[in-house]
Amino acid sequence: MEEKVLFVEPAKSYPLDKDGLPTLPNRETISLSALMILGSLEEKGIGTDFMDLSAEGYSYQEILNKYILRVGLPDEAVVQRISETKPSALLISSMFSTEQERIVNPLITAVRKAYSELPIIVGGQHATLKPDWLLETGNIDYVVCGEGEETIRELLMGLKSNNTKNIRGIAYRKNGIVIKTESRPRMQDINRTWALEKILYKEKGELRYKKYSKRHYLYMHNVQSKENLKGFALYYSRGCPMACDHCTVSIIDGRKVRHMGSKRMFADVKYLHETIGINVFSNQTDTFGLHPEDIKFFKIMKKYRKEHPDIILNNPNAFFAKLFFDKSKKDQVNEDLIKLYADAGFNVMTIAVESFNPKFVKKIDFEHITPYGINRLFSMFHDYGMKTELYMMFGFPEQTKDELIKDEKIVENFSDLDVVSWNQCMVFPGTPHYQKGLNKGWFDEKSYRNVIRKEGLFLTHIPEELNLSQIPEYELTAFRKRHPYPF
Ligand code: B12
Ligand code: SF4
Repeated sequence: MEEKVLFVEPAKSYPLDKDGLPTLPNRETISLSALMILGSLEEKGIGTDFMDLSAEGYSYQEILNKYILRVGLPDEAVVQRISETKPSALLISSMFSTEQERIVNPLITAVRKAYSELPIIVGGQHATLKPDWLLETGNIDYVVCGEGEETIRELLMGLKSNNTKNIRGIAYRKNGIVIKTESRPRMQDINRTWALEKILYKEKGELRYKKYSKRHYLYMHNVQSKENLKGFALYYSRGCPMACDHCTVSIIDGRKVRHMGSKRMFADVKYLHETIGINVFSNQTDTFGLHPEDIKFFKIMKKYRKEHPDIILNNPNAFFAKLFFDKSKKDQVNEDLIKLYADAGFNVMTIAVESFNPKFVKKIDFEHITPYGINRLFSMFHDYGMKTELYMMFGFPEQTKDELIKDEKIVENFSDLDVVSWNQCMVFPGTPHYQKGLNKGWFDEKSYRNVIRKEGLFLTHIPEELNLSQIPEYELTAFRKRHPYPF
């Protein structure tokens, strides 16, 4: 039998309301981590196998407690697969800090119990930020910290030759102590091979991700073939210059935006459209439209869509407002650019403002771009046939009720806005907000971990202990009632 490693994208967790019903839509999302890690291994001729527990087992839903629903195949399915295919190592992605204790730890425990010798390697955003939390379980051999493409190849080769010394970017436990090796510099050239076929097809001819995963109803705008929707995530750049206090992206991927190039982007889009019929491409990078290669891509798409008007682009991750304004003049919208986005196939334009209070937001210079200008921007999106969405946040650390009401009033005055999505600020390890919470004694690591273990931490459910604002909990609940998460 060909030697293979098995990559598992764990189950997902979702918040429940007091009636035990999910408060966020369950979504099928392509595992970008597996796409890239397995691509890097396939390129070196290393055999791979892949399971996505939530995408392959949506009907398996288990209520873990009154706050958390687990969605995905049971962990025994992984144990079963290992017994059938005998992989040489198990690779697991740990992206969300909130999912370690309830989702990742039980999976690893189940596998370790059945296979005490199988090397277990975990990577991902959470693993990068908190390798010690994972390693303390005693069930993981290695954590890959940071980008995994190079590290995983070296680690697997090292395991084969019994020499894992001098591998940069890993953490492991020796005599109960966590050892982190020298960190690996970020890749300069991120234009790498992706394991497209392996990830998208479960078996030959059978797609793994069948449901189109939209954010909410607005995303159906302009979609032609509503019955036959297939989606893919665009993730062709890494890094973000903004380093916002609530976010880990600039910390993990750096402030410089590295891009795979517009040619590569288009080649993938064309291939996926022609061979699989994928017609909705939703961006998941954080700076879409900022890098010149994105603009080149939109120009190529504009041409391609003349023959293929069924293709839709959108960016649920939200655009920076500043992309659409001329630098030289206050509130001056760049209409040519808006036309380009419309021609490239965007159906919904989601703009990230988060707050109109500069105390909480770094990404907009409010002297240059005012609410008036943003309203004009939305009107112009409408003029070009696109829907509009505003991404706002509330409950920032130390935010007062008056500050929130001020934001709410500004938003209420927008005339050309279709959807506002209000998101309560979440605090994650590694962020300046988390550090502030520790420094101010609002929580400590133990109490933080206890509360997310018990209640999780979701857009629609922030445990009371992690409300770092000065707004009392009942006011936040009332605010959320006025602005429910848009389905
Ligand atoms: C796409 C995305 C999503 C998607 C899909 C995620 C998925 N595949 O399941 C959606 C929209 C569903 C989503 C949802 C949420 N998200 Co999100 N999301 C992202 C985003 C934008 C990109 C993640 C990604 O796929 N990157 C691409 C991959 C390739 O990069 P990567 O994960 O870093 O992988 C590299 C390395 O980590 C490593 N690696 C990764 N896995 C493995 C595994 C092995 C074995 C190895 C060796 C290496 C390795 O190698 C990879 C290649 O170099 C990030 C922000 C960002 N830019 O990173 C936030 C982010 C991951 N999300 C975040 C959050 C909070 C959420 C939510 C919890 C929010 C909520 N709704 O309450 C939800 C909950 C998820 C759920 N239950 O479904 C936070 C997580 C913070 C944290 N520490 O937990 C992030 C970091 C954003 C932030 N605010 O800081 N998200
Ligand atoms: S702009 Fe977005 S991705 Fe960038 S640091 Fe801020 S929240 Fe994170």
